[in-house]
Amino acid sequence: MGPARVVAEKIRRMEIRGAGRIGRAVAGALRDEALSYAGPASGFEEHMYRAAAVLLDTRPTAVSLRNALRYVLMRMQGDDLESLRDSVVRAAEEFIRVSREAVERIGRIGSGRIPKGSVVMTHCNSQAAISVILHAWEQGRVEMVINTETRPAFQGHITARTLASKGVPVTMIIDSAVRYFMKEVDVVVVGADTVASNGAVINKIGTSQIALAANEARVPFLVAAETYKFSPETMIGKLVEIEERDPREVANPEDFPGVRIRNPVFDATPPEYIDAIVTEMGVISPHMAYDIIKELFGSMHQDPLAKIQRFANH
Ligand code: RUB
Repeated sequence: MGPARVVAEKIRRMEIRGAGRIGRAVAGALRDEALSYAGPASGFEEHMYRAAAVLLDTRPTAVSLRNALRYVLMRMQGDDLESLRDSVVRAAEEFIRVSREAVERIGRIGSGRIPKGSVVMTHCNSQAAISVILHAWEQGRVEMVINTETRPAFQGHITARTLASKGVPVTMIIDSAVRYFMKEVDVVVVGADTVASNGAVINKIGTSQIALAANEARVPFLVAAETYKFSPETMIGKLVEIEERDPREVANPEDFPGVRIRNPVFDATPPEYIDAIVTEMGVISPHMAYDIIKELFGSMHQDPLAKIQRFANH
């Protein structure tokens, strides 16, 4: 099995998960495909598009996956095998480095939005949100973190352990206790899988309920998101697909005869409920999402995604 298939399987099984990690893993898979390619130069581009097609539909919601494919394939160029391969390896490594730096920078920038002595609530397991919380913790701004266990895959367990291992006081709660605890919270920080051009944020299922509860209690709601989570597709009217996973992650259907079990794993939080999005370029209002997407993707003459999709359909 080639590197792209191995990574695709891991993403599907959620061994690799979280939008940022998925993006970096996809870029790394393209790099490894380029390095292991042993055919003629004339077949290199097609080989790379086929590898990208294998990765494309592994998780439909996080645009980081598609933006990582775009980033690398847009930079593929050269007259011979060596230069073609180099261009892919360089672009993939650049994406990975820039992505890691973005998470770090978001932490530094976002920590300024956490008032001293804050109780911070977070949901799921987001490296960008954790970066904000840990930077704020190092600056003595965080008194405690309340985190949700995040049913059904329990990514909140990872968040709780990560924060506790750094000495942060953590209280873990069930997802449905969010409103009960909101009166103790000073600020909510979550990550994003996709930011749409209208400023809506798509993140782990339950995020929009937390935003509603925060809004009701007048608690600021912050999103930490690298700019490769912004979706160019949404600018031309595409809706973000919400992944619906196997119902057996929720409960065994055999134990519930006659019952339909559903498992959507992301939801959309409207921009009205978001106070700010912290990106590596700075803190923006969700209403600026359109401008960011235009700035980042406006000059994209040809979207490599259309070509990847052609290979995915064959
Ligand atoms: C993960 C999730 C995270 C975002 C952002 O969902 O919703 O909040 O991906 O994470 P899943 P990060 O576990 O289903 O992939 O900031 O690490 O990119």
